[in-house]
Parts: sequence; C-alpha cells; structure tokens
Amino acid sequence: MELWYTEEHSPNCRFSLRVTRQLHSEKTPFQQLDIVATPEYGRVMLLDGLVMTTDRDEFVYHELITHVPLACLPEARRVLIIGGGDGGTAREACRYPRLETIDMVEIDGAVIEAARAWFPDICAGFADPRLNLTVGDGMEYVRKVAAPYDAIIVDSTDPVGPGEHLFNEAFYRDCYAALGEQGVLVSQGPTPIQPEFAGLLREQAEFIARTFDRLYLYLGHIPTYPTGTWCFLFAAKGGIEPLGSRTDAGWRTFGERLRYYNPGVHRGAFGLPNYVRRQLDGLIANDRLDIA
Ligand code: SPD
Repeated sequence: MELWYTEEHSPNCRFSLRVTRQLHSEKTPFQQLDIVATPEYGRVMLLDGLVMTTDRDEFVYHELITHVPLACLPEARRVLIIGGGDGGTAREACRYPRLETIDMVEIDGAVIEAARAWFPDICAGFADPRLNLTVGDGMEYVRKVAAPYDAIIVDSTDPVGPGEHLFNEAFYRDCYAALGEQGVLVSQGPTPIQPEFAGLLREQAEFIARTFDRLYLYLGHIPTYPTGTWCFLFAAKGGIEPLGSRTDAGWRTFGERLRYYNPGVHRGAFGLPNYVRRQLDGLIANDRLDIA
C-alpha cells in the first residue's frame, strides 16, 4: 500500500509527496509536528500539516532569507533570528566570521529537538558558541530587548497558528525599535501568485511600509511551498539599500560552499514581475533600484 502526504494549497489545488516512512509525530503545546521520509525531497518537516523544511530544497529558502540581508550589512555584528527552529537560518548566519552574536528565539522547543534528531546537517549551527538559543515568544522577546541588532530575520510559519502574531504591525514596530540606526528586517511572506494570499501579502507589506523607512520585496523559487514562488520582505531602517554600493561581502569567503546565493541571484531576486509590482503598488521601493 502506498502512503502519500498531501497539502491543500487551495480548495482546488493540492500538492502530494509519496512517503516511505513516518519518522516522528507529536502534538506539541503549539502545533502538530510531523517528520516524514520521502523519495522525492528526502526528510520533510511538517507543522500543522504544512511543509516547512525539506532536505532537498531548504537551501534555497535559508540562503535567501539570510544572505540577502547580511550581504547588505558589511558591518553587522549582531543578528536576531525569530522562529527558524529547524536551524537552517542559524546555519547560514553562522557562516559569517564577523558576526559576534546570533540570538535565536523559537517558540516551540519541540521543533528544535526534532531538528537535532532528524535534520543534523540543517541545524549544524546550533553548536556554534555565538548562537544563543532561547525557547520563547519572539514577539515578547523583541519588545523587551535592549541592545540593538543589525539585522532581524523572521523565519516564521505561515500567518496562521503560533506564527500569526509575527505578521502584525505592533511586532514590526518593536522590530524597528530593536534595530540600530541602520538595520534590516527580513520576513518571509506568502506566495504572491495565489489569489487567496494576495490580501495577506498586501496587508503585511502595508504594516511594514508604515513602520520602516523603506520596503523592498524579493523572490525565490521553493518547489515545496505553495506555487513554488515565494517572497521575502526586506525592510530597511536608515539608508540601507539592497543593491547599494556597499552591498558586499563577507559571504565571498564561503561563497563557493553555497548552493543558491550569489551576486546575480541577489540582484535578480529584486527584479519583480509586473503582476507583483502592481499588487504592491505604492508600498515597495523596488522601482528605485538600478537593476536594468
Ligand atoms: N508554507 C510554508 C512557509 C514556511 C516558511 N517558513 C519555513 C521555515 C523554515 N526554516
């Protein structure tokens, strides 16, 4: 008998993977956590039935959510990761020797433990002495934190369930306050191409645009996320420009080891299809970028 995992992307569209084994299943205090083995994408972590991480395509998401902001901040020393319990974003941040502090706040300790058990390569950064792992609510953490960060990376679940409050305006205001004079917040956003999510994306962009000095959007292709077209919101405090003349660096020392990110990907990710520009008309500053 064949076993299949199916995620409903819309009432009319489903995504399925053949499963060879269920490796882990747990109802945590926050969500349903499952890990399955699949021939197509390797091990897959599911939260509340939605794909979060797969062995085969996680590098796209984690490299994009981490290296795009950090390449724009050659002086960055302090980074905060909110969410990211599988460890992929921490792994990418730990590649930068210049980072002195990498704080990470994940609400669900069970996700961290499952990553340690089933995704040792993805969570390799957990062993880095600069990484301070806190199990707690990222929203509360950012409200109270004192020392400013250079970058805040919101590696959350979708805007339903335990990650919902990481998409509201009050949270973005606290993030703005928690950044230094020049800083960047990057948050993952929903797919722009599916009409069901268009309102959510526009609302998220409105909240950030009202709070930050400038908002940009960039795209990546993550096959196991709904539609495969995924977006990231890049919110600048001060004069940080995603394609500014100081966009650099640091990553060049380990660039050969990356699987997705490079300067061409960085520039290209900010070039948006017209339908996305229209959807976010008046909110994003991508048009000001020199990406001819
Ligand atoms: N619909 C899937 C969205 C998942 C975004 N976050 C993934 C976390 C991986 N570190």
